[in-house]
Amino acid sequence: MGQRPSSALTKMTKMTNAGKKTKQKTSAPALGAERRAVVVRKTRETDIRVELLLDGEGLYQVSTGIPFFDHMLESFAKHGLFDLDLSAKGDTAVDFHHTVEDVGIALGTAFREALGNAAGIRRYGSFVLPMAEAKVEVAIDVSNRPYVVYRVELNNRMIREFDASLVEEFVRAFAQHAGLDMHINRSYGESPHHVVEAIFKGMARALRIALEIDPRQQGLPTVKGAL
Ligand SMILES: [Mn+2]
Repeated sequence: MGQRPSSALTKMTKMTNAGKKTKQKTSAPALGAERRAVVVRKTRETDIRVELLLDGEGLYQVSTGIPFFDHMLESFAKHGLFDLDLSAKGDTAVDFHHTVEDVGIALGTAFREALGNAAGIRRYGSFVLPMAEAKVEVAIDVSNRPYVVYRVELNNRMIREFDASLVEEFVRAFAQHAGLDMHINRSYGESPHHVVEAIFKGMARALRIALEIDPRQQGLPTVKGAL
């Protein structure tokens, strides 16, 4: 059982258009406004709802129908200090692929929307995360120019019925829709559970750094005028 998100997060649900299909758009909340988003994404293959508060406490309620994936998303919320309420109903009886990839799309879209015009963020974040015998490096630029370098080779990929190669599908979908340049490198480690968990925790920690408001940063952290 995960921790329940705050009541503020729950209240927000009632004020939004839950049930309507959300298009890929970015809103630009006023400076000082709460950085949050609700994304509902429904296709023939999956039905997903994501509620995200960037400056949260790491509270989560996650249900995807894939226990190991839930475990990863819960760790992601906890270590990023994001409040995350995520439910996904997908054709998991066919395969986990659609659900994992579509959760990446919906979660990435929620990050992009919550971020608004990205004013005041640190923009860059990186983390080297050890997990038992494994070590993973994650480096992120919140550039709005999506790019992924994913160097994770595993001899054993199965974590019960979860194929660790699906994590790359998640990462690519997430980075594409969140507008991230994200580099993930497995330095070493063989346990697929440890490596994948290090990836999710490393992404969370790096994102937390990159997305935090830097009090000395006035406006956008770029000389171009836009991110
Ligand atoms: Mn674990």
